[in-house]
Amino acid sequence: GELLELMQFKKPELDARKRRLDAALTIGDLRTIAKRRTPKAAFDYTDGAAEGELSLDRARRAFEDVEFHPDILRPANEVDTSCEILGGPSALPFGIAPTGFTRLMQTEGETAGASAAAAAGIPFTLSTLGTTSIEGVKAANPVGRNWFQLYVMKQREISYGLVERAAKAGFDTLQFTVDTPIAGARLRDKRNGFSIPPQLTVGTIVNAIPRPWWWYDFLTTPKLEFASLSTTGGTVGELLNAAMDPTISYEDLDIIRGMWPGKLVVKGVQNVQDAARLVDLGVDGIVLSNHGGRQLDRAPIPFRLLPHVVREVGKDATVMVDTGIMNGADIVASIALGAKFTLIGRAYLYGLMAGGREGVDRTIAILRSEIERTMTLLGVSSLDELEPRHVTQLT
Ligand code: FMN
Repeated sequence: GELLELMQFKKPELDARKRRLDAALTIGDLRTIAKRRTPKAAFDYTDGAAEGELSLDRARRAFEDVEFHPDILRPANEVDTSCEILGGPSALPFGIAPTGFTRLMQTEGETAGASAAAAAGIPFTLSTLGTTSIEGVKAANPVGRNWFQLYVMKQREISYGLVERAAKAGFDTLQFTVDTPIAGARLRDKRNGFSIPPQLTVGTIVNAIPRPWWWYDFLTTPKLEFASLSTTGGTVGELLNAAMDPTISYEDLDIIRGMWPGKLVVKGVQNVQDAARLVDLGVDGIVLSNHGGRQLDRAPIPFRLLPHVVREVGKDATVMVDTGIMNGADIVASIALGAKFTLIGRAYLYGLMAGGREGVDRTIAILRSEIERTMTLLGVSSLDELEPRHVTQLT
């Protein structure tokens, strides 16, 4: 009864959500809605990057500087956006990247991401710093593909326990993230006094007034906490630094390899030499990533690094890329330059903040139509017809 009452109370809001989302034509539109609806500290935590945010700006610019070279008069009636990735199918050449604190952005959190991924037929990645349990994600995406992102933490037993649980829950791929020996300097968080749990200050209260639905959800759904860690509160930097181990090494990779039955991917590779070494060591894939510009600022731009890494190891391992993907065209350009797959972080989170599960559906739909349109205009009808000659960079 009470639930029904709540639902009726929320219905006008849910109808408005649908109209709002339908009107969003780009990921940028979803970002605008997200910003309007999410408390400043949570939005900035998501939207922001490290230091001067140069890594992120440069990554975006590199995608904007793509020039496409279409072939003419090549009939492409139906485009096929599906691919084979790490031993399984994906309906689209991207999956959802691991993100921590996800229920902070919008309380549906990983459940929205995993169920939207299931509906779209793409893989979902759960972070070690996730706010939904491994089993909770499995329940939201019981048939589709789930991947687990591993941080090897100071307390190794916690990390090892997660690896075992993810294997048991049928997650098929492990992404071992290696670009976070310590937390990057997320200056927006410092300036906002952002901490977990959120602190009530005059500023947060004033900021809350035009965002009632976020607060309503926050106060009426289960408490926000890490699903896989037991930590005390603090700033995100403090939480990360308490958990992360700056001494992780190739030895850890070896141990993880021995524990994990599925595909093993290293996320956060930033040069050709490391890529080659990892492939020699037998990893199945690498993600070229600078963590969405949230760690080392002025880091190499993954998209620019891509052709060099593909030339070196592309035949022996699966090369994937992320950071700065905001348009299906960014994904098409990455595939043309030899990436087998891409990951989206913020594009997913903007959708989530803009409208929960339906917002993530909208993110995927926007990217899907951009991918299909770009491919059709390029004169290709499947992903493996995309070639390096389709892309140059303005400089
Ligand atoms: N990467 C991880 O490996 N583990 C994490 O817990 C994690 N948390 C993130 C939280 C947020 C809010 C964001 C935006 C990114 C996070 N990342 C994490 C990085 C993403 O997996 C991905 O590499 C990055 O978001 C890609 O860039 P994009 O946001 O421009 O798409």
